[in-house]
Amino acid sequence: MSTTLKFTVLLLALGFCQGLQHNYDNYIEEEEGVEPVSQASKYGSLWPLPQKVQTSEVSLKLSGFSFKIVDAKGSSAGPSCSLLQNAYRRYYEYVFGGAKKQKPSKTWRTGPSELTELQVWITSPDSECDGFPSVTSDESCLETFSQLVYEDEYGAKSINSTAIIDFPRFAHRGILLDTSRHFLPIKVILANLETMAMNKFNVFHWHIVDDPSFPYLSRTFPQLSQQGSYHPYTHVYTPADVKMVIEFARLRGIRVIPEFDTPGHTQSWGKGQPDLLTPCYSGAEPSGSFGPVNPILNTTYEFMEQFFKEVSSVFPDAYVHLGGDEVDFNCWKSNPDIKKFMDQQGFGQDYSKLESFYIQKLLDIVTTTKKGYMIWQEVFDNGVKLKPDTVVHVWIGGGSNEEMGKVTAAGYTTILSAPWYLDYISYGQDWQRYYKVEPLNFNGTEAQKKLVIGGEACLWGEYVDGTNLTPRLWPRASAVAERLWSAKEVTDINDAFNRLSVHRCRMVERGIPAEPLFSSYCPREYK
Ligand code: CP6
Repeated sequence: MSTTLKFTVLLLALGFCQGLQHNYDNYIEEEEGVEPVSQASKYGSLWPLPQKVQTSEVSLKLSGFSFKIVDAKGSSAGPSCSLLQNAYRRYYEYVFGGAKKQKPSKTWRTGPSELTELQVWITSPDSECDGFPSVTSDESCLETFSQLVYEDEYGAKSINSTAIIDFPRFAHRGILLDTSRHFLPIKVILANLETMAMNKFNVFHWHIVDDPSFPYLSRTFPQLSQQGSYHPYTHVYTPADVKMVIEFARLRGIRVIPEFDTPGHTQSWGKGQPDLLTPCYSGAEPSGSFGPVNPILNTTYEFMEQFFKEVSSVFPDAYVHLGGDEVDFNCWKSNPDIKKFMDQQGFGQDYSKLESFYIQKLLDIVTTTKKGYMIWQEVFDNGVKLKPDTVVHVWIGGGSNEEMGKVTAAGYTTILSAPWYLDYISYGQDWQRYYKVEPLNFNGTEAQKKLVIGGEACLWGEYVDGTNLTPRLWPRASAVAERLWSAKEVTDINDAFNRLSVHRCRMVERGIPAEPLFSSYCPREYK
């Protein structure tokens, strides 16, 4: 047997992922000022591009028979950390796929240097194993390792000796999925969480209910989904379903932030919760239709208190998204009781004051559950008093965005979605448009720019269900993933095309039906 080289990856704490090698002396020193461009080379292909990559020509072979991913000596995580053991198994499968555990042939044994071990050294406290990810969590670099593995001309798995320093540019990198316009089977949600991990997304924004349906099965108010879902048994997310989604996400370093959007977008809530919505009037009589949540009844706030108490215990993340977008004032305007209330409060004709009145009370309720909250930008625009740690979600206005300047000037943290509405489709390579967005491209101080913690790609559900969601989202969302992860200077569109093409085939190979960028083929097509 020829010399066996060991390759060690050290995972350092505090979110930095750093690869170091032992037993290899031609270590390439970091060069300053090197363009962060890696040709989608013959050697693997990285997406999103790490902060620093130094590839060498030294290639090592991996065999599924001998290769192991193990805890490094001195790692704070041991065999009892099921999160890691799970990840090791997953990434072993991704690296070796079907061709695993074949006994090495004779020629193999006399062949080139072999990489037999990936040692994973965790320096953060062991308790993180059982905890939930948060906005300050570490990032995994097993994905990066798996992306470096390629097949040589004989089909043997190889990896080139590479030094990598990696950490995300933005802490909040999310995908919004909408399970109200169409019910999404759990299987589809899990497949997309898996794909999110491949793209280093770390927030699943679950827009779980909206006007058309209420699929969330509430233990406290089961009639909400009983009456408000498309079907009370087949088109609901039970507590067990929700738990499964949260755990599947946790194992992949993904936070689950649920959105319960009020006071607008709540038609489905009204079916199972009488008196929650405002009765609209036609002249002096109720018309039989309903508007936003009724902000003038005490029962409304009693309901919200109980409901969000449940939500805060079901979803472990420190944040919930409270919506607050697109409130239609017409129904409020038609209702005589609301008119009277407006007069009493001195709101005049300004219905945004009534909206703010409602939201203010809701925010106070949610604050008692010890959760932070995210809200759509209208809530900020209307001048509602927000907790300092509120995340304002900017969705109006497209590419370069004045709103980001306003929100951050007021001292709030913010995330950007305006340029990343992936439900809009068109002919051609629209991923390039998403890719060219620069989230900090607004007028503001350095301190303001620090308040931009990331962004989300939104896939609203009007025209999307389990049949077409995955190929519509991927690899288009991958463009957003790189913009939010990689260095600001990573903007070479040709390099991006080359790497993304390979990355898309990798997703296909891993069983994800990601759509093609352009005329092309994959070494292993979707089966
Ligand atoms: N649903 C909810 C939606 C949208 C919003 N909220 C939306 C509005 C306009 C566009 C796309 C999506 N479908 N609840 C706005 C955040 Cl262009």
